[in-house]
Amino acid sequence: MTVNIGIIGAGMIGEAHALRITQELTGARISAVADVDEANAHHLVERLGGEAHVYESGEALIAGTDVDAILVTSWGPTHEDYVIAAIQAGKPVFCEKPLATTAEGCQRIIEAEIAAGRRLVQVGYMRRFDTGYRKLKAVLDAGKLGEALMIHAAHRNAEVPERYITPMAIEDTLVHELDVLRWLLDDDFVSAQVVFPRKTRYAHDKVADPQIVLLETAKGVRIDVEVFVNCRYGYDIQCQLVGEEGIASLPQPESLEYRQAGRLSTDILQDWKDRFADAFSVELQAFIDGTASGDIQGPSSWDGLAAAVASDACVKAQQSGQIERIELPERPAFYA
Ligand code: NAD
Ligand code: ISE
Repeated sequence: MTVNIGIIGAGMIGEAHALRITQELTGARISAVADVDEANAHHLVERLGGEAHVYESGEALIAGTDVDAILVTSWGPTHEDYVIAAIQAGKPVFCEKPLATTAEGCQRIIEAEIAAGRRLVQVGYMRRFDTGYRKLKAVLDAGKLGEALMIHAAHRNAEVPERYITPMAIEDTLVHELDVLRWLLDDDFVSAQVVFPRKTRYAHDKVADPQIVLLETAKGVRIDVEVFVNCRYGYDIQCQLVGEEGIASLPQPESLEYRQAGRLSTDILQDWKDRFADAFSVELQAFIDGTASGDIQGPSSWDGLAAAVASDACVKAQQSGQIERIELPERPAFYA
């Protein structure tokens, strides 16, 4: 069976996902594209070889008879309505992060999915599919480190554009740690605090950079994440897990080791597209396979809500300077 995928949002990541599905993955084709800027949709269709159908709206695409499953890769505030429309049409939907921009929006998606009676949503938290994070989780789950006690993490981008403002350090950037660390530890966050070190001169006016986010989990694990989005030197993701009996660190991306002109060095990647290229492929292949088998796996709407609740508390902590509580509602049995 070939899954016909319709993609809503033909921007940077929409194009990357569409090309990946067309050129690298198996079991699916891009049959339809929609974008509020129709020129973007046409441009993507051309890059894909000209066969996909351009729909005049995301809603029309979701209803399309040539669409079995949907990829939502438009701007964050538009995700909720498209995901709910896909659920109501009974079509599996892969939604890039965030699932919705508010916890209430995620709750509405959860209600729609429960009403549909089966899992239809996979959220694009791709780090769960990264080999390095999977190795860390395997070691921890096998008990090789004893119980987890602390995590020291860093999320560094070389630079960010002018439109990137202080809360985005949480909503756009830290949100990946909010998902992957919760998954890694199999634990929920209970509190957050944000502290601001001296600001780098390379950050523009509207973003406080760097920031340090301090999280506590229900089991008492303490986590510090440095978010530094104008670090200049590259895209750098670090995660060191401290257990009772040892320490394990996220492996660094493979790189040639140079011995040259009196120096020993390796390259540092420059952006997330390269750093998580394999993880993007594995998560999308999982979505295609899940659609074909009727068994969608990976980050769920519940995980999307958990990230949104933690993200809201971190933004509040940015503003209050206080330790803020993170309180999840009771998890529905549907997501057990
Ligand atoms: P982008 O601006 O490059 O592309 C977004 C596209 O959506 C644009 O073509 C825009 O015209 C279109 N669009 C906007 N509103 C629309 C609507 N109502 N209906 C249809 N199309 C609409 O943005 P991007 O960098 O590709 O990001 C898109 C999403 O992907 C965001 O939610 C972002 O957080 C997420 N993202 C995830 C990762 C990751 O690492 N998983 C990385 C980058 C972006
Ligand atoms: C971007 O949207 C991503 O998702 C990247 O993974 C992250 O590193 C970056 O900070 C975000 O802006």
